[in-house]
Amino acid sequence: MGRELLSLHIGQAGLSVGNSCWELYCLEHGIGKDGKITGDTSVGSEESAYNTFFSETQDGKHVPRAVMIDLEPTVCDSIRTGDYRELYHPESIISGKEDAANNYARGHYTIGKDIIDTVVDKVRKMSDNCNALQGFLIFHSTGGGTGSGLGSLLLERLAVDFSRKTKMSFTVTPSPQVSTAVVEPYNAVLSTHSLLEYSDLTFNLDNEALYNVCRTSLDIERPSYKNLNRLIAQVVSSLTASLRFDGSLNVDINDFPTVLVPYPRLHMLMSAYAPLMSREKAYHESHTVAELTTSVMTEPDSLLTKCDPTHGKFMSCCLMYRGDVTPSDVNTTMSVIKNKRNVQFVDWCPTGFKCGINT
Ligand SMILES: Nc1nc2c(ncn2[C@@H]2O[C@H](COP(=O)(O)OP(=O)(O)OP(=O)(O)O)[C@@H](O)[C@H]2O)c(=O)[nH]1
Ligand SMILES: [Mg+2]
Repeated sequence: MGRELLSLHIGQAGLSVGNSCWELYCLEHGIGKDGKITGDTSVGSEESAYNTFFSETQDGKHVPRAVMIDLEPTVCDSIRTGDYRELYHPESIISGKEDAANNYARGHYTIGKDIIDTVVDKVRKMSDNCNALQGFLIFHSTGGGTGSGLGSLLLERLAVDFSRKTKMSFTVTPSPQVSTAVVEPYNAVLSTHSLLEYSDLTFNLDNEALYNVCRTSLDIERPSYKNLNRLIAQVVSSLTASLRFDGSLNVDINDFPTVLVPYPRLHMLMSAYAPLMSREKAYHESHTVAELTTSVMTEPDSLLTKCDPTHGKFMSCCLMYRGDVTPSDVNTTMSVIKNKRNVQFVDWCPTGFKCGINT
């Protein structure tokens, strides 16, 4: 098989978002809380597409290819005792004793430095178990000390040891209005340097936009982190669907940087998702490819970053469809979108649409 992906989750936000993602992957592949698939026909052989994300033991247990790291034990412990405690390999959850206290320097230099060798060792061991490792997915926040400091330290180390592998990061960036600590912008600026240098693609998500989506589109009055994380999990799952399922028009992970990044340092992306609606409304609405596409391209409410796309220009874009969608639907929609006045593209580089379809 081969073409595996390793997920690295760093800090509170990274771990919680990661947990939601793995929950969703398990649901999508019918993997139970104990890691087993009922009626698994290929026990022990890593031939199915989902083995890019799960390694399989001889007796049919599926173990996430993930390493979870936090400098303090509470979030790790909640995973160790949570619903999916039997899923993760105990050694892949690494925790320290005290956190970075929202301080980049503590995460990067003092406390982070003590734990980084253990982490890199674990990553190397996991990558040795892969046939042909494709790359890394990194989950973290740039507001906290661990997510920013240890996150960038790990990126630096990966750049040395795994220079040829694609590194994509899902980053919870501080938002304009909502914030849990006053120093978040400083941490974000400091870690942006490493993200620019060492990651190939960064998906920026921010909590303010996620809160908005939960409140306005999903009718959740007081959204919790769990709601936000499940929203992020949907986005991550849709992006990686083509790697986990067999399909006809598949998108390889290396396609993303190739298509989306005009210059290596211009790789900070915004993501949008449609349809977003509450359970009550969902039964009364139908969706066409054109509607869904227009809503992700033009409506700020479907964006997961606090920003208004109609005030700017697109440098590149990639549309991933899931479900009953035909390539001809997509092509007609593309030509309509290209002629819309409020969707503008820069004129200094060619912008095509990259499209993926997963059924
Ligand atoms: N979406 C989302 N954001 C979170 C979550 N937990 C924390 N955050 C955000 O992440 C930022 C804080 O970073 P944390 O991840 O808590 O910090 P950390 O990486 O654990 O670092 P330290 O605790 O300082 O060592 C804030 O902007 C929070 O709003 C979560 O579960 N989901
Ligand atoms: Mg923390």
